[in-house]
Formats: sequence, C-alpha cells, structure tokens
Amino acid sequence: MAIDPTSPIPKYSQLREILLDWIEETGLGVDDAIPSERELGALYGLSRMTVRQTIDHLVAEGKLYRVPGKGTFVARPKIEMSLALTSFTEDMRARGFTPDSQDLARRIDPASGHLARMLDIEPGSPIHHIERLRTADGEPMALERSNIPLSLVPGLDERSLAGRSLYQLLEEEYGILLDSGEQTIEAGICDPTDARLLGLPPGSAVLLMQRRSFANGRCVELAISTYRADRYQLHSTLDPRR
Ligand code: 16G
Repeated sequence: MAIDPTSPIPKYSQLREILLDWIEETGLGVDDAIPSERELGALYGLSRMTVRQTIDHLVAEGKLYRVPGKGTFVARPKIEMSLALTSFTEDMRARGFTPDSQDLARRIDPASGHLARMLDIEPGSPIHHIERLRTADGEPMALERSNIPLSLVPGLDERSLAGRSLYQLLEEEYGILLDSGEQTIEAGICDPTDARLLGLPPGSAVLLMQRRSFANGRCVELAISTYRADRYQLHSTLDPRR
C-alpha cells in the first residue's frame, strides 16, 4: 500500500493503517523491530515529522514501544478484559497464564460510613480488608483491595490466600457463590506506591475498577482495583439499541 496524497485522510493516519497491516502481514512478532523513522519516511515519501506523529500515536496506543538509542518495537497485545463476574485466577488461566498473588495487607477494620453503605452493613461493623498484588506468569498486573463483611466469612483472616483464588475459597469453604455484580471503570494515574508495586514508572496510566459482587442479593465484596493500562483493555459485546 502507498500513501494517497489526494485522500482526505491525513497522511499520519494513512501510515498508521499501512503499518498495522504491514505488521500483521509480515507476521512481525512481539519485540521485533520496525524500520527506523528515516527508512519509513524514505519508503513512503513522508517527512520525518509525519512518521514520528504516526509512531507517537502507536506508542501511545500501546501497539509499539520505543527503546532510546535502539529503535521501535512491536509491543505485546493487551489482555482483553471482559465485563464478567470472573475471578482473576479463572481469567488468567483461561488465557494460558499462571496466576498468583502476594498478600500486601490483611486486616479486620471497622467499616467506614462509605464502605458500610457500599456493602449494605452497619457503619463500624467489622470487615476483612485484603490487599493483594496479582501477577500473571510472575509479572505484576493489578492491585486488588477487597472488603468483605466479617459476618459473612468468619475466620477468613486465618486462611491463607497464597496461590489461592478468593472466589474459589468463598465457594468451597463458605458456600458463597457470587451470582451478580456491578463494576465501574475509570482512567487514573498511578500513585508512586502503587507504581512501585506494579513495576511502572510513577504517573503511569491505570484502569481503576470498583466492583461490588453479590450472592443471593447480599453484597459480599467491594473490590477497588488498579489494573495496568499498558497491559489491559476492556472488551464488551454491545446490546442492541432499545
Ligand atoms: C477479580 C475481581 C476482584 C476479585 C478477584 C478474585 C475486579 C476488577 N475483579 O479480579 O474483585 O477479588 O477477581 O480473584 O475487581 P481470585 O478468585 O483469583 O482471588
């Protein structure tokens, strides 16, 4: 494909499509280098500035990454997260990764007014607070902060979650089968502590998720999670218009 100078589509957008096609067609894999900005400019008759604009966009989208002094490379595809009531463990296993987690904090706290409202319990009632670093094939993926009313899961604090799924534990040891949920997702910037835990430069983009999950109409978990935006994207099928 060549750049069409008569097209109303800006040249940097045309080059974007050409490069994405070219990466797919040549079967270029993760961490393979793409030609330099100079080579691309010469190949497609474009200024260095236009080529840089295209590459900047593809880097910002997470399709390519730059290594200073080395070049530009094909990035790993992001993990497509679907909006379903699956656990991290199930989700990662289904994608062929080995999930794990590291406990960062386990406490029993009195519920603040806000948490009590979200969990539909009395303020001051005890809740399990569980903070975990979630990894896939050893790589940090997300920080999950779960809040669960103690009355639903007495003794949870004595059970280890190392290498274990919380949802599976709820089901097997407490007979709690989550059957509905709601989730909000918003863009955020990682604070320095979370960035260090996730192995990201401070100020990196993240996806902030808040999930309430229910069993038989009772709110079991309020989870506030920070997912790496460079590794995750959301994918959802769309309902027809009503
Ligand atoms: C998911 C949930 C989280 C839950 C975890 C349990 C989000 C976005 N996701 O990651 O609320 O605590 O699964 O995973 O909040 P586990 O069963 O593997 O421990």
